Amino acid sequence: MFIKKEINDQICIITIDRQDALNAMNPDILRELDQTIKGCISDQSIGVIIITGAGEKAFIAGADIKVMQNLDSKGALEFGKLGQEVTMTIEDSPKPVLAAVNGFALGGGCEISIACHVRFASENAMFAQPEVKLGLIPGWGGTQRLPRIVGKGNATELIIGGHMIDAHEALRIGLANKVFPQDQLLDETIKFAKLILGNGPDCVAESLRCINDSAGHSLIEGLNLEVEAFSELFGTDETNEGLNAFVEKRKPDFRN
Ligand code: DAK
Repeated sequence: MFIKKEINDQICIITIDRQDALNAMNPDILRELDQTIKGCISDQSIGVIIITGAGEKAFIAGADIKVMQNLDSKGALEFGKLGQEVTMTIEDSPKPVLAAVNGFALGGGCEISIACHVRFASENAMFAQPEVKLGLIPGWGGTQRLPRIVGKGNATELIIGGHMIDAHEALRIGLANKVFPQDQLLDETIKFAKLILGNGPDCVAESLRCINDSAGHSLIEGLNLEVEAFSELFGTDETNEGLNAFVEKRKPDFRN
């Protein structure tokens, strides 16, 4: 078991704990992570998911290089697809998945972080797509998701340079949403999770869906999706509660 799961106040903190390899991901850990996230998605008692790494050094130092050393092309395809399945599970989650990046987020670790909906980083976090230094290219979505988050120019620089950037550079290019001292990272991520929990869960899920969909659609198609999602919420308990609470000058109660 390399994945720890802790649920408090509707927030599930998933910790990847393989500290002797800086939380590098092998196929077993990928499967475990996928199952854990799917379990959180179907668990009604959970509203927000946080992914972090154990220890103070690494979020995830990448795919396990020692595993990849023994892969042939067929094995690499399976390993690549497994990592892509996990990142799709994260990105498609109707419940927000927040990355608390507490150290190295390299290669597959950076790719898992960019599949998350929001990234908060500690001051000592380091990000990179160093695959080209290993004779590889990113295989878990880096060439596709990174340009969508930081723009084509910044993504290209990171992917063909393979160099690390620190948390403040990550913040500057929009890879990290916020940066905190290491000892405040988890508390600040939980604080944001609590902020989300005060909002309508269906509205949050629909917002995530529309934002995710925006990448594959023209502006007009995306606007059509948005207006459909917007209108379908009308008449639901959640939307009634949100609108009524404002008019009645009270705080909405979306979750009971
Ligand atoms: N895999 C396996 N072990 C790792 C690892 C990794 N990614 N990163 C670190 N470790 C292990 C080290 O081997 C060492 O183990 P022992 O030697 O003690 O047994 C232990 O963690 C501590 O690491 P260091 O001794 O190296 O610690 P340092 O503080 O000196 O250096 C470091 C920290 C993060 C700078 C260094 O460990 C490092 O450079 N690690 C490699 C980082 C990296 O290159 N990550 C990207 C991996 S490539 C694809 C599928 C997937 C991918 C691509 C394609 N397809 C199938 C298409 C994804 C690729 C990647 O993620």
